[in-house]
Amino acid sequence: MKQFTSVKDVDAIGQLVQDAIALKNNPYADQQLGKNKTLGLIFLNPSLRTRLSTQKAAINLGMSVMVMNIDKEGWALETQDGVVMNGGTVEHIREAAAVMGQYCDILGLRSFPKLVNRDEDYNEDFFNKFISYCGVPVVSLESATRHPLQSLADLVTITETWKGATKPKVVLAWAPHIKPLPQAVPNSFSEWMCKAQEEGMVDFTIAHPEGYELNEDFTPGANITHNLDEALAGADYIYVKNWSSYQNYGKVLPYPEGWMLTNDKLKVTNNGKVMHCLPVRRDLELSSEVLDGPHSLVIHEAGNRLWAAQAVLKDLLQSLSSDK
Ligand code: AN0
Ligand code: CP
Repeated sequence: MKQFTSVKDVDAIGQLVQDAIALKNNPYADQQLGKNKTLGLIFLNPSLRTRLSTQKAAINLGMSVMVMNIDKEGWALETQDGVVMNGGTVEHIREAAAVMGQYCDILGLRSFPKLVNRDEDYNEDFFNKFISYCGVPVVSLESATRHPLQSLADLVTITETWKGATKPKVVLAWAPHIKPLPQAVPNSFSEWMCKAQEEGMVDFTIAHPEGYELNEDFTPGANITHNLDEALAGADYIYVKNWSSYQNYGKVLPYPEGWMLTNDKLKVTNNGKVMHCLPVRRDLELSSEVLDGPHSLVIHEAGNRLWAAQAVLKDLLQSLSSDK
């Protein structure tokens, strides 16, 4: 792999999942691979899991890590070309990214969408500029439209916990929230599950209220419904997540009652396991009884972020050494 920004960067998702599971059983075997290599993690937004799991993954591989909350600790960045920088921005992304590339062998970047201008967010302008100017492999730590390290950890979690004879029914279920959240997590989860469905690994359904349709580029082959109970019937995995509207971009639209998952709602599932990328707002997005009960996989899932990140970094390090 030359970079990791979406499922499209991965040759074989099944193999990457197996690599992650193998690392879990043998975490420290590749310490020479990362020796004298530096990972830079650049955040424009908050993070708990992504920053810690990716740091730990790099340490397991023998790498050194630098973390920068560039929105708070760096100079105010200009991203537009052709502007006279006589306003609030101090440094252009052209220089900033190029300089970070001088210090790091691999860079990770988190940059959420602004949720104001849909085209601007979906063009991934900031991410693409960062990639083209930094000159080293980039790992997405969540961009405006995708969160692939999360999706890989999710597929690892489903693969290693599934004991059924046939493929599992996986449901992405929209949940309520008070704030407009990005579509990055559901887009990415859907993109990975659609690919896994193509490869015969899962059956994939998306359930959301009207008005919350995702961009179709991320949902090829998904079964889509506005009826949560219908989607939950026979479900093996329920992936709970809020997102704001794509059509009415970045808006929180009115929705009918009954979209927060409870133990009662889970009765029609196939003893379904509940997943969430976290952070989760208890009893708004997901009920405490589900989070604290036997159906929940959320902590196991967050634990797998480490092995997903380690599998990706290992692959990128191997590509770096084979380029030499
Ligand atoms: C972010 C989101 O929904 O994209 C990050 C999730 C990993 N969540 C919030 O902003 C609460
Ligand atoms: N799931 C996830 O990416 O969590 P953080 O935002 O805490 O990194």
